[in-house]
Amino acid sequence: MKKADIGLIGLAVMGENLVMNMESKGFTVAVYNRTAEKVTNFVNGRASGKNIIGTYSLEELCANLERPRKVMMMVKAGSAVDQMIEKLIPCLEEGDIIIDGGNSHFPDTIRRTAYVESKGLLYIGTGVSGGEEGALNGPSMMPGGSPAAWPFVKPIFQAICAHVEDGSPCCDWVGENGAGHFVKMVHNGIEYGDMQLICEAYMLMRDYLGMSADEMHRVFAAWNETELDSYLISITRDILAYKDTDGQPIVNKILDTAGQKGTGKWTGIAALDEGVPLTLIGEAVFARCLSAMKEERVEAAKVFPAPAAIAPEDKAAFIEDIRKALYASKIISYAQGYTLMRAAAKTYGWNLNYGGIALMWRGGCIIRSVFLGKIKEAYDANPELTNLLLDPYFADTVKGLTDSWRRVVASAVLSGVPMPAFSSALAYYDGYRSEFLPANLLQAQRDYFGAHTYERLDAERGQFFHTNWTGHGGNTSASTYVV
Ligand code: NBP
Repeated sequence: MKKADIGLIGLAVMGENLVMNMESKGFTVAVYNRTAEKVTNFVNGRASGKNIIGTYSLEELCANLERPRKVMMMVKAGSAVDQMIEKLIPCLEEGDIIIDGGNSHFPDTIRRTAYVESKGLLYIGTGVSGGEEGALNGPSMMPGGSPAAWPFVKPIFQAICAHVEDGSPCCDWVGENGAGHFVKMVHNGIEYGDMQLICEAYMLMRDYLGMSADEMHRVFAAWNETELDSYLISITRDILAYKDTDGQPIVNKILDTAGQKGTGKWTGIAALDEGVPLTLIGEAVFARCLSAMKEERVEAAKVFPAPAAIAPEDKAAFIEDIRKALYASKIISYAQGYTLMRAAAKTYGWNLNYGGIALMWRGGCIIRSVFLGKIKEAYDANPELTNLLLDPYFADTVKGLTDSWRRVVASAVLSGVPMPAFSSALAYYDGYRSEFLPANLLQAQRDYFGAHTYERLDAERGQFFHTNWTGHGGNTSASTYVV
C-alpha cells in the first residue's frame, strides 16, 4: 500500500476533521491516537473506504510515512505536546518534520523548535483557526518554525486551508520558531475584542434602546451588508433569531458568565511585556472576568441603582451611531493588535508580512471579514506602516466616525451601560492624537519622590534634569531605580 503523505496524532474534533479535509484534497493520511479505540472507531466509521491508515503505535505511524516524514500533532496544548515530542523523536530520522497544530503558547514553540532542531529534525508550530467546521472545510493556518520544513508542508497546508475569492490561500509562512503561534495568539486576542464589541452594541440596544432580540436580529442582518460584514456579525444575527422550544429567544435564557481558555490573557501579557497599549483586548479579557462574578454583581445591583436613562428621540439614527462606533472601535483594536505584532517581531527577530497575515485571517477563521481586505491593502501599500490608523484609508474613515463614536460612548456613560471596549478604544484614539499628554506632571511626580529625572521641552532629547523639589532632598538623581 502507498505510504501516507502525512501522519496525524490526536483524533479529537480538530484532528479528525483535518484528516478528512486532507484526504478529500487527495492526500493519504496515517492516523494515531493515544486511546486506541478512537482509531478503530474512526477507520471503521467516517474514514472507512478513504485513503486513511489507522495505526496503533508511534512506530507503526512513522513506518507508514513518506520521507521526509511529516507528523502533525492535534493534541491538547501543554505538557501533552512535550510528552509526544519525546516519544516521537526516537521514531524519526534526520530531516523529518514534527508539526504542532494545537493552541500552544508561543514561548513553548520557540523552545520546542530549538529542541527538535537540536535532534536533527525540523519543527513547525502552526495556528489553526476556524473550529470544527474550518478544520473540515478550510481553516486559516498560521505556520512558523524551521524555515527548511515549509517547502515540504506547504503543498498540503495550502491545499486544505481556506481560500479567498481570488483563490489565494489563507495560509502562508509566518516566520521562525514561535512566529506562527504568536500570530495565532494575537488572532485570538482580536477575536476576544471583536466579540466584546458586538456584545456591548447588543447591550446598548437591549438596555438603553429597549430592543427585542428580533429587532436586534434585523439590525445585525443589515450591518452584515456593510463594512462590518464578518463571520462574527453573521453568527450574532443568527443567534438573535434562534428560538427555544417555547418560542422565546434562547439568547435571553443563557447565563451571563463568560468562559475563557487563556489565549486572550496571553495576548494581554505579551502586550504588557512589549509595552504596547493593547487596551481594547485587555478590556475584553477583563470584561469576561467581571461577567464571571455573577453572584457579586447580583448583590451589587441591589446596592447601586442605574442612572435614569433617557433614550434618544431618533432611534434609527442612534442605531447607525452604534454601528459607526463599533466600526471605529474595531479599527482601533486591529491597529493595536498589529502594533503588538510589530513590537514582537522586533523583539524575536521575525520578519512578519503584515499584509500576508491579514490575508491569512481573511477567510476560514473566526475573525474573517471583508474589513481584513482593507488591512491587507494598507500593509501592501506600506509594509512599514507604524500604526494602521495612519494609513490614509483608515485615517479618513476614523475621522468620519468620531462624532457617532463620541455620542454612543457619552450616552452609554450617562445611562450606566458598561462599554469598556468602545470607551477604551476612544480613550486610546484621543490619547494617540494628543500632542500633549499629562505625562509632564507624571515625570515631575516621579522626579519628586524618586529623583527619576525628566527631559525638558526646551532642551535636546536625551538630556536629563533633576529638581530638588522640597529644598531638603539632595541633588543626586536615581539611575537604576525604575518604577
Ligand atoms: P483536545 O484539546 O480536547 O485534545 C484531545 C486530544 O488530545 C485527544 O486526541 C487526546 O487523546 C489527546 N491527548 C491528551 Br488530552 N493528552 C494526551 C497525551 N498526554 N498524549 C497524547 N495525546 C493526548 O482536542 P481538540 O479540541 O481537537 O483540539 C486539539 C488542539 O487544537 C488543541 O490544542 C486546541 O487548543 C486546538 N484548537 C482547538 C479548536 C477547537 O475549536 N476545538 C480550534 C483551534 C485549535 P485521547 O483520545 O487518548 O484522550
